[in-house]
Amino acid sequence: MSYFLSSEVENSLEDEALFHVIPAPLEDSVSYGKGTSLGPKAILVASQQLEVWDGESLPCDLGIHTTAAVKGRNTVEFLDNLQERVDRTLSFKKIPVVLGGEHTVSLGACRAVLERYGAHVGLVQIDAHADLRYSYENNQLSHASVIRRIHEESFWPIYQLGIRAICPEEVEYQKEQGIHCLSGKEASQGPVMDITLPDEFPPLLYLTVDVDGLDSSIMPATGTPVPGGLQWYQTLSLIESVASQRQIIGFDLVELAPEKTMGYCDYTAAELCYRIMGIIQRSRS
Ligand SMILES: [Mn+2]
Repeated sequence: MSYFLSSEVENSLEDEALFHVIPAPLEDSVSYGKGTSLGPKAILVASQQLEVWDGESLPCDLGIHTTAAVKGRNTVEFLDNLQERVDRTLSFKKIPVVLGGEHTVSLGACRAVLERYGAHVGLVQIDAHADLRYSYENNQLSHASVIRRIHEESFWPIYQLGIRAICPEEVEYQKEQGIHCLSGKEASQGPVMDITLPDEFPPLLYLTVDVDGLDSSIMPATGTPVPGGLQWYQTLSLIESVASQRQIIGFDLVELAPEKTMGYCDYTAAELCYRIMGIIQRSRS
């Protein structure tokens, strides 16, 4: 199995590496384009092309450990196994980097974070979709309901960034629950490069990045691409701004659906993943 950045660095030991890359190739509820189960592998392969210097620092110096891919015969079992895997990472005081797979995987990761850190966590979500539906196609574990499930279980404050495909039920839920949102349109006017997290946000942050939050011109290889999304440097800058205000204790990158003719998307996802590691590294120094 190839591991993250294996072209350049050793697969660090689990108790030494700050970053634990956890492939989570779940694909059960996807509603439009298929192929996200192949996302984690494509990111690992593309990571071989990365420069170790991310332009500002050497994230790999903190150690990267890639685990075996999570498995499960169905979504429930998969989420349980992922939760256990993420909990193991947190038990070493290390940072889980979960590679999806459909967005539903965030629920497994967040359950582990919730169990360990309780209410001391806020959630920042980059996404084209709010993912706040009670259920979608009769499935409460749909990727279109994942943030709703996380919110119902954790009551963490949430800040959504880049949202531009949303239904009235979700707008209502946002209002009712005080969920913060920077829409794709709002983000593009300016453009907005940083946000201030509200005071109610606890000291710790979990970051979930649905790659469709990026504009579909730079990230078309995803199940449901939507125009009007975040640009590359804007995405990095927004993440940098939240990382400077709270401590990121874990993140995921989900919904890449690799396309043979769009290898650059695999690379974009791998680079985004490594750049986030760099942002975390610099925010801690
Ligand atoms: Mn999503």
